[in-house]
Amino acid sequence: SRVSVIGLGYIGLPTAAVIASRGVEVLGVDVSEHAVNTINQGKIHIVEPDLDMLVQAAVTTGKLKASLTPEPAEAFMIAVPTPFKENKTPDLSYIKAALENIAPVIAKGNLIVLESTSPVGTTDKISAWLAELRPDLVMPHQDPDKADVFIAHCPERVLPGRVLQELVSNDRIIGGITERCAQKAVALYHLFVRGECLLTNARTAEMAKLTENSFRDVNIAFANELSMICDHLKINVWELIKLANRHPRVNILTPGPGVGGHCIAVDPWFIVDSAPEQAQIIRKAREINDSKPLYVIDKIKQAADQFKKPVIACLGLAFKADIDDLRESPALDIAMSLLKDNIGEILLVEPNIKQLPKKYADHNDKLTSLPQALEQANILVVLVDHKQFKTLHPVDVATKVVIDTRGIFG
Ligand code: SAJ
Repeated sequence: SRVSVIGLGYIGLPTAAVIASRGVEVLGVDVSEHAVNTINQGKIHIVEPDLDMLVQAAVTTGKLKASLTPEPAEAFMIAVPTPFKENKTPDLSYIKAALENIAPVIAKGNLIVLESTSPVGTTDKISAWLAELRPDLVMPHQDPDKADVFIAHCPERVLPGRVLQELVSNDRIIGGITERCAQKAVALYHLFVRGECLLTNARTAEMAKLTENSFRDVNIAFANELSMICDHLKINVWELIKLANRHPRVNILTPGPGVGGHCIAVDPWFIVDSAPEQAQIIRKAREINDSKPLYVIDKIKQAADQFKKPVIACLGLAFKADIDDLRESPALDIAMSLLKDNIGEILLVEPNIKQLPKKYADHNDKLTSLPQALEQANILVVLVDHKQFKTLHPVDVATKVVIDTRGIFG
């Protein structure tokens, strides 16, 4: 049996490697020559704990190969990005391109699973697109009983930083265009998933994934709104949340400088786009979380006004604690905006990376160490709750103005 994974990024590569580690022959397909070459050398082009060892082993045993061109397989798993466009509508062009790419090698009996987080109706679209690309094959939406290929949606749910554990242990939602499609997909996931596989239809599976991330976004927005209310009322929000969370049915999340990453700040917009009248809290939560970085910048500027020569240390640039991922990071956005507005000397501290990516180099390509920042800064802004910062003691920072967006000082 042979599985092909289309898209070798943060989801596709770990998935391909885990399946290959179960002894199944896997062909990974990507449009990036760099990604394909790196993987074929047994190395990785992304950062995720333990993934390097797994990929190396899978490539060495010959079970995992990467290629720019698809080949026939029994099952195709699509794990490509689904970003949104400027106007917050979903961009399905990567999914469509992936489908056009594999369409010529699809054969009778094949299974196609969409893993990418997608707006409701996308799996149906795949069936319709494939019907056009391959009029010789019967699609499940055309005739559920006589379908030549099987199409399902099984949204990825892994947490960056814990991908390899969660790929195996998480329960999975599997939504088929028809029930037979879902059954076929379950057999594929049983190759490597130890969690339960829960069957439904494709639209419900699509909505379930969007719902999970929107749930988190709305709850973070609640925490962020509380932090702004508490500033206004001169109440310590960290103490407040700790106290309120002692109620048996209250569990407030943690305020921060905004919501980053590639999922939680994106997926709720897919719901808003498909039900704009109904999705009111979900839209408002997005707006609150998106506005939080501006609020933090404002606070920093007010603090800087108190100094003749403000020296501002930004602690953390990644999008969340203990990772090196700078993409869609509110912390990085805040730091870059401070640099651009020229409001003083800005020191950037990010213990998880050696240097800033090239595109930020014209601003400031040097990172400052934590001890150096503590020595030089008169304003400290905690933007990420990395473990290195959590060991700081209030006396270490007693002489400085501290803006703690993550509550490490409580
Ligand atoms: N954040 C807060 N306060 C909190 C929790 C998070 O400000 O209390 C911020 C983080 O700092 C970060 C952002 O939210 O900037 C998102 O971080 P996260 O850890 O909540 O989630 P992601 O984006 O790393 O991964 C999420 C996960 N979804 C859920 O937990 C519902 C993961 O399971 C999904 O697979 C992933 O999105 C995805 O790919 O969709």
